[in-house]
Amino acid sequence: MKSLKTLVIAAALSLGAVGAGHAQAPAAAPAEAPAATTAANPAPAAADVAAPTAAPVATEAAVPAGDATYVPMKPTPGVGQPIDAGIDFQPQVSPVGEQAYWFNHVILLPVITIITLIVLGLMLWAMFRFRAKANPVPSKTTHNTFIEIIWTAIPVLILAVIAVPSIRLLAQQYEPPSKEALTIKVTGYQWYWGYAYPDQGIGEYVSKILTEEQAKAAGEPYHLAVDNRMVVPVGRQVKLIITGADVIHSFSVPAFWTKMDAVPGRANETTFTANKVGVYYGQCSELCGVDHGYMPIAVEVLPVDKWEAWVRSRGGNPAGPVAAAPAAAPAAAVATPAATPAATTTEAAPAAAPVAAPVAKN
Ligand SMILES: [Cu+2]
Repeated sequence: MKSLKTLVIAAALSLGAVGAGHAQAPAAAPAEAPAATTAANPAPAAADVAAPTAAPVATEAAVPAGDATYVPMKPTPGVGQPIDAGIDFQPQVSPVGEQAYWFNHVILLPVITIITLIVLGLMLWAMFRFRAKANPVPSKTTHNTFIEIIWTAIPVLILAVIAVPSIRLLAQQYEPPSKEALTIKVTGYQWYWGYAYPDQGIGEYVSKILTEEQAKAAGEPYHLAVDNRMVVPVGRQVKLIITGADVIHSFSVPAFWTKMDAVPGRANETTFTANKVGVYYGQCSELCGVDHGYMPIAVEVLPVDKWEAWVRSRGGNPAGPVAAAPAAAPAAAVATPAATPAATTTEAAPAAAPVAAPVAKN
């Protein structure tokens, strides 16, 4: 029994070590986070005010004729949102989510069920077979080497079999994003979310819950519907840089198998790739104050051309870093030799992008 306990602890520690190893990548970022956070703090108010006036002008100017203009998509019932009396995970639309779903349903649930039934059967058999009435003279057996080897070896084998897909899934969730990933900065506020697309030159806009009447009118579920969604292209990896402005929040979208804490002073990173067009909802998943339950998340996954139309409707440049790179590069080059903190360089890039974008267009 002791050896089994040791084994379980060892397995837990090794899993923890793998997790910690992978977690180190995002941990490198905190140095720049405080600067970014403080800089972003006053932004929402400014962005809030600026967006309504700036956006319509940009839309008319930027959307080419014949191109689809952005109209918020209607959600599909039962997809990307909870269902009444549901006990299963939401249908997964990301590769990591699909693998996690498979791992749970094909490996974990059957193993749990079989072990539970075997243990229950053994207990019932022992209770009946060795009851006092049928055994007036109790057995004095204390050890059985063969049985002890068996009940140590079998759990070891089960854990070893589970560890393979488990560690593979864990590693996959923390894989660094590819260079082509779309970067979105996510900031948790009391009590709403802020989204910015630095490479596309889209400054932070805020995303707030709709009232019950507004949600009904929009044909969306109340408590999940928001005024401004996060919009991403289908099939492209999305890199989220997540931080908190005031207290700890947690950005979570169950259909993508995505959850990451938004911690003030830290820039946490996570990725997802949505491989199905649609609207997917999530919620803040860290108790963050009185309106914690009223800061939902809505992510709209669009075909690439429609996503590009959305970016233009926000006054951004869908090509993003490709067009902005030449203009931004000198600023970065100047900052690097000076060996100033990383924050200078990162701050310079988003600032340069909006400036570069209109130039590239005209
Ligand atoms: Cu929150």
